[in-house]
Amino acid sequence: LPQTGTGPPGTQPQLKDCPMPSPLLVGPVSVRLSSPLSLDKIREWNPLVLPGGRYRPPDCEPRHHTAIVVPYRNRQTHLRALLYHLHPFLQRQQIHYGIYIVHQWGNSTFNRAKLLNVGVREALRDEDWGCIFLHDVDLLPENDHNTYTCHSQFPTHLSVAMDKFRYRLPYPQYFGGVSAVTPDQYIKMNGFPNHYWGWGGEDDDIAARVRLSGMKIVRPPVAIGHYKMIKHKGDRGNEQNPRRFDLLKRTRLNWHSDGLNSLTYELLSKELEPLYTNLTVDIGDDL
Ligand code: BGN
Repeated sequence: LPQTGTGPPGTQPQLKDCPMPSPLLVGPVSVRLSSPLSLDKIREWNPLVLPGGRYRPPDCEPRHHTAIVVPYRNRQTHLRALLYHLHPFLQRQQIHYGIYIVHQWGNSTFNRAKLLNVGVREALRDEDWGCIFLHDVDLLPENDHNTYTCHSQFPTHLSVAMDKFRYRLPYPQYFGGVSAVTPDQYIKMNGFPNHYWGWGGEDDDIAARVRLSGMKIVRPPVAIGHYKMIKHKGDRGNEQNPRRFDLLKRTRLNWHSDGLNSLTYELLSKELEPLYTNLTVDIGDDL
């Protein structure tokens, strides 16, 4: 570690706060998805990433401590593309971060929001993260001015301009893709719903919780919040949820009783992989 101050012997060298904005930012980056990358190669290119996918800038004191939580099942190539892009992207922002992959064990229908609840709870057991990102595995940020940090008061929606939606918000309340909350904001909205099995609606429920708990959504400018979505077909095990319309009608009645305060699951394993922390979890099924 380069020493920028001289503390008493045996103590950590005092680092200066990281400059704001980070001098390492490059702005727009071209995101190519063609070549398949091995985890070993990605690891070689990110030598400062610690086991579990943790990183701290080596020569300044980071101002932000961000956990990235990614709901996951059976998307190996997407995961590799995400890690390949996200590690250097976050390092250029000079933040302290950790990447958590929350892997839904078994064959029950996928439940993104519940996996996010698990990821938030488990990440906060590890460290006092100041900001938690809720990140789809198939979305790659295209501009590093889109900082992976939180707003002090309000939840943030980051993926405001996805290529799939012709680089615009699909509708004003859209909160899917990539968003972020502080632990306080998360508690205030009682986390996320646990009963959305399959595709769709859970992000709209989360957006409704933001409003119902007296907050609003903040966003970066459209010119900066650009994301590329890795193209794929609908997944087996994540069919459209026919109940999402009914569930969404009841968010206002249910958000107090369903969420962080009613979350149950069994953590089957937690592995510190070289580029991420792998949480394998049994979240039950739709009964
Ligand atoms: C919406 C989905 C979202 C999804 C976006 C973008 C629903 C609920 C219908 C009342 N919402 O239509 O979950 O993120 O499209 O694809 O299906």
